[in-house]
Amino acid sequence: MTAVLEPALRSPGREEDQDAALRRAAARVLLSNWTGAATVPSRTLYPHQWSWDSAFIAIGLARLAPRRAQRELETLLGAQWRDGRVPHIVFNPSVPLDAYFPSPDFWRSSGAGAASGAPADIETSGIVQPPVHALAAWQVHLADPAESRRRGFLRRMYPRLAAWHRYLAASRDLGGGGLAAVVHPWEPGLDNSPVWDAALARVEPAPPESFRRADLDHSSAADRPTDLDYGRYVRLAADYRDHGYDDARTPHAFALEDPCFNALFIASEHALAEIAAAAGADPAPHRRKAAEATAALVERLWDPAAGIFLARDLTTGEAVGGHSVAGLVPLIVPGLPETVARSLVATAQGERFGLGRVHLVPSYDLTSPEYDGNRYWRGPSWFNTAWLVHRGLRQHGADPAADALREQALDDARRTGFAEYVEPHSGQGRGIRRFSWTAALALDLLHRTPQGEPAR
Ligand code: 9WN
Repeated sequence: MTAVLEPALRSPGREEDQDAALRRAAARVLLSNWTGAATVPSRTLYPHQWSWDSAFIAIGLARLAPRRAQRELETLLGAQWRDGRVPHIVFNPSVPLDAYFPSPDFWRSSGAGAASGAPADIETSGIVQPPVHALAAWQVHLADPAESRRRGFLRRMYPRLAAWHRYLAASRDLGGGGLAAVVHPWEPGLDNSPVWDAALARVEPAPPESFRRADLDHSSAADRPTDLDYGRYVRLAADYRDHGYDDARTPHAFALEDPCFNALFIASEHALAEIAAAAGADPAPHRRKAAEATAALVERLWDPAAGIFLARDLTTGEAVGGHSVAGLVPLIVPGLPETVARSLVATAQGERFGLGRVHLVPSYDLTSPEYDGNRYWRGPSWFNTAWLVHRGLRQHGADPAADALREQALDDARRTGFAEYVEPHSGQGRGIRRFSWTAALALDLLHRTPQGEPAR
């Protein structure tokens, strides 16, 4: 592993060498995590295909092998349910059942999910993850439009992506206000965030002897969720399964509107408009939906006094959870009111997130008693949220902050061997190494335009 170098100490030649070495190392990670049809997030901790991971991975793969990036998304969407949902895990049948928990025999998608349209021949989970996919598909197309057209990539992806968005807009609008709800803490992707604590505390945990965690075989217990959290995750997933994964029939004990999930929906809806136009369909409904969802996001989740978007608990109707990086992610939404965007940048640079003074963007408020710099989503900085905030900063013209974040993400990825996440103050790697989206997003950040500028 190379030591971190102050950007100012680097000669241009040396920087190019370092970038080329990082690109090669990232490519090696993605190659070793490639299964032939998709990329696993990690060979040890996550040995199947994950939904939002694959979208981030495709964004990076597009810089390396656009055809493989297309394949990544095609494999994921090949496991889509007939009701439109894209499952959060697509299981690899050749991986032993005890390699990951909850395994296919827990979810039983082809049986329990049959009435909701789960595929009969592929086992998946029954919950979802944030809809980054249309955004990814559009970036994959742009990386090599000729190859994409030759393979009819967008024409084949468009109906599937549109059905995915319809599922979220219809079946998941549990609050009736024009936003999609998440029904399990694994759905927003920031699984163990303190934002879910109050809602999760109302869930009766499954007895500890009723399941066996596999994650602790590969990762330190201090970095992962507790057994009590796992008991509650299991209970929620089992209840959903036992109601056939039917959103209308399940008495959701956990239902929240998350700003990151909905911001990604909106950014993807904009991408879907581009995809529709390129595939010969009408982009107007997607533009309309994106505008409506943006208005709903601001109206329902923006807290001007806190200077951040807050999740809304649909059981109590209250805003919950305090300052999470999820509340900064709406910076990526095109057409966000400028006052809101300015306030978000100020919050990111303030004491709660310390942008520019700590490593990347902490997943939770540095000043909160709930903050834990090591434990899963309760403080550590992750590369996917840093990539999203970077994109948002660029979009709103905060280029110096975006440049610094990009530089630091590349240094942290290099220094930690593509760690899953880093401790914000020390920058030390946490979780597993050789993590696919860390490598993929480094590839994207390394990409430069023909003029030598970092890609936007
Ligand atoms: C549960 C795969 C996934 C990510 C999530 C991250 C973690 C799984 C787990 O790993 O969640 O889905 O077992 O903890 O929280 O964001 O998609 O990398």
